[in-house]
Amino acid sequence: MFMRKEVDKTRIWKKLEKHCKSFRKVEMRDLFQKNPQRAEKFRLNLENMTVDYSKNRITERTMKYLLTLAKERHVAEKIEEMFTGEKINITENRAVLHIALRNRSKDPIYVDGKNVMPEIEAVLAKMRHFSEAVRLGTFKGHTGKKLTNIVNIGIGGSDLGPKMALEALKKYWAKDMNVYFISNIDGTACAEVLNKIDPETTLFIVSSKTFTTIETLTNAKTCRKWLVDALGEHAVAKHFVAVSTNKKEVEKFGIDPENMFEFWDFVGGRYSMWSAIGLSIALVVGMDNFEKMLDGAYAMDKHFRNAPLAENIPVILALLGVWYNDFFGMKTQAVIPYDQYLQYLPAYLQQLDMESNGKFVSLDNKYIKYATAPVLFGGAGTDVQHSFFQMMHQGTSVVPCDFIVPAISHNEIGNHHEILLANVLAQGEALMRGKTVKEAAAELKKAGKTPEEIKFLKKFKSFEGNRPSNTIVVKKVDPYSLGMLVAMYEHKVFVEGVIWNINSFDQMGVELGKQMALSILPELQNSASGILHDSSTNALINLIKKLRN
Ligand code: G6Q
Repeated sequence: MFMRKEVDKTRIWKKLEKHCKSFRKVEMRDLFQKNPQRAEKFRLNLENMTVDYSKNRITERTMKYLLTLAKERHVAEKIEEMFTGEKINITENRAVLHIALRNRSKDPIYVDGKNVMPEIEAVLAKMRHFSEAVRLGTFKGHTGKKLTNIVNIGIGGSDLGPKMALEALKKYWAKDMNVYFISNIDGTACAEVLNKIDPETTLFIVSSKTFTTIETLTNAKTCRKWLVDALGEHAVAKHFVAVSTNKKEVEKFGIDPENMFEFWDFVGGRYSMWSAIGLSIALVVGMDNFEKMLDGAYAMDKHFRNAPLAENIPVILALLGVWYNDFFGMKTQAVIPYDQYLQYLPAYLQQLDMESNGKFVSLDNKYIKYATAPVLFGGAGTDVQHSFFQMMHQGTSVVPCDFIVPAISHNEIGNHHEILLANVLAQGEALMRGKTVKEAAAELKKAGKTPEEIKFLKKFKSFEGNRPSNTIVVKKVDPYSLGMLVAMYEHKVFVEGVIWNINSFDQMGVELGKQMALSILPELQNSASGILHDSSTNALINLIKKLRN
């Protein structure tokens, strides 16, 4: 295996460490004051998307160093490797080709000498054919009724993408359609959906890359039984389809391969909403809109592959991520969309970022000493301003933050959207500027407080500021801009993984969870698993068994 110097041992890393120290006394508000061109300097555009990254603890020199780091870690070459189907997922010996799913040029992409594009195009055509037939009512349920309730059964990567995208695109839903998601093994997830729907008008999509995931298979079996009890075994063919890479298991489950939509092992679960895993999206918002989402992602892909590193949106966002995480020791990242329809985006990005880059072994098979994935969290603004934003402003940890801002709302009611916009812009400014004790005292004085009150309150009312944020503006959240946004984050995560020298495309930690539950299940069902547990786990198993009797 070709070994390189570990990234934290390189000269440029050391230089960045030293450079970071020089920021101890640097205030962003001063940087803005000194350079009236700062906003312009640190801003990137792609079509209708603008990324303002000027509210960061950076100078031109910082960006120069960070770009040198990117160059030295061969980011451009690694991007090319991904786009050309190299097997960059080395622990699973797989290519990583979610970009092929939205390769709208249809130019060939080869894996093991085989062009993958014809298969991808064939599945897209099958999705179009099927989704149009369901939407038009030509593909009907067993009793001849139109299928208007779509239920996606899947978990993790087979759930979060479609769920997030369908919420984001609610304005594009067919009027007569509804969509539900069953992911959790908790019977409540199943029960709550089944209570709402009518078997005659329901289409279940069993989405599972492996078709072995216990949650999905258990939920699918329950739903299948519910349907068969209501409409009989013959109804299954008209009410169940599968999305998977595993034809054998799909057949074993009792779904006709004719009703299976295929995808491939070069598509990671958390990168799969562009594949047939997005079937629920195509059904509910239509295939044209689904393809617009692919178009938006493709625009970002082209930019990512072709733009110079210094003008490359995902690359710049990744470098800033590394800058804070590894040099300032800021180990969290917030994503705050100011759009109700994007409320599930933080949860989606949490998986994307933390599952991809939550790794502690490098590609060179060494334990890593530097920080990798941050803890990512978030929620829709303005709601979150009334909860964890207290900590964002005055907590002892600094949380770098991405604000996502659509200039136009789908619901321009009264002045709601202007108030929303004013809020997000004010938050970014306040986090950056802060409020000195002196400024707080002056405000208190103006508000008529006594000198004693001012003396007591001024520190509590001050904000240290200098807290970084990116502001990502899109014109409107539509299928195209959603595609751009998600692809932007996918590539950001990839570049961070390249810098950290990790495999962003495996998920041993998630697989561990899948095995562990299976080892305890027999014990809860009163048969021995043959596995020795610690005393805490044994006691908990016994307690729960007692409570259930
Ligand atoms: C995604 C993850 C994980 C996966 C689920 C579901 O990258 O590996 O979230 O998507 O565990 O797996 P299946 O699709 O195989 O059921």
